[in-house]
Amino acid sequence: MKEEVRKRLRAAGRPLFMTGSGISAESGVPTFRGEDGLWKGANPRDLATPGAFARDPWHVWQWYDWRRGLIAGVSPGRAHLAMAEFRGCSGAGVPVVTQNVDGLHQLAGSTDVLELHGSIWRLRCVRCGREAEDRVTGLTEVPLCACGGELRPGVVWFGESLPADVFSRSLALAAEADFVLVVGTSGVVQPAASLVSVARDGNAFIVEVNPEETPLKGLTDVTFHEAAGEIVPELLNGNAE
Ligand code: BV8
Ligand code: ZN
Repeated sequence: MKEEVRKRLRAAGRPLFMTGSGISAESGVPTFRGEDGLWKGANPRDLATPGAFARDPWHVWQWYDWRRGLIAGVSPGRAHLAMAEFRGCSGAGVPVVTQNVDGLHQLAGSTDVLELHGSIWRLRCVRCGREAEDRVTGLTEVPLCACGGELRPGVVWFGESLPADVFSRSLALAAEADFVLVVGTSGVVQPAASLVSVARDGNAFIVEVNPEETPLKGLTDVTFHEAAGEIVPELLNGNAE
């Protein structure tokens, strides 16, 4: 089956990669819903909603500062690197639609990354809206904008809309794709997960990589219940048995 998938991917005219936190697990970044997941013991409503930030910005910042510190110390995994290096039959790189905010696809060399849920490395002022890249970790208080407003992580929280330009381009790519590789997402967060159904409706050949079974099962042509770092290089680099 791996050889069949490799052949289809190499022949695909409009391939697309979609990823979730599972692709960064190998790098040491915790997933959200796994055994040692970020949500274990924490309530997303207390950490990843505008209400949580309004109620207690420092509590939210302590969690994001801890995540930023952790992510700053890790490297892209073999799956990130294989995706960045892969060239489709047109010779171009493949766009990556990711739910991840860790920036590891870009660090691996992918140049067309659509961050559906924003970036943990961007901060936005809640007062004037000014947004900037920021890599400072080890915060001791809520960071402030030059205008005096509080700075928040530039990510999409529950109840917030996804960046319209990023989401509409992701929709178009999913609708046009003839091959989609979905790696490391539990497929429960919307509207990101709905992009797989859009690809399905567009008759894409859909391959999922996830050690666990997910709600995407009914939408995929092939599922490899393996770790991303193992199988994605095999499928993309060609040393599949
Ligand atoms: C919105 C913040 C409304 C950034 C996150 C229907 C339609 C629209 C909305 C909804 C809807 N139903 C419900 C909603 C509301 C909500 C939602 O989806 N709730 C779910 C939980 C039911 N959606 C929203 O609120 C979205 N906004 O719709 O706004 C609106 C509409 C119009 C106008 C105004 C408002 C916003 C969603 C974004 C929320 N932000 N995070 C951050 O801090 O990171 S979501 C959070 O989950 C993460 O960001 C992550 O991106 C996302 C998805 O998680 P996954 O990446 O899939 O990770 P997970 O841990 O779940 O799974 C990891 C998988 O990897 C596992 O399956 C595991 O088996 C696998 N794995 C592990 N190891 C490996 C591996 N795979 C491969 N290899 C390995 N080695
Ligand atoms: Zn400001």
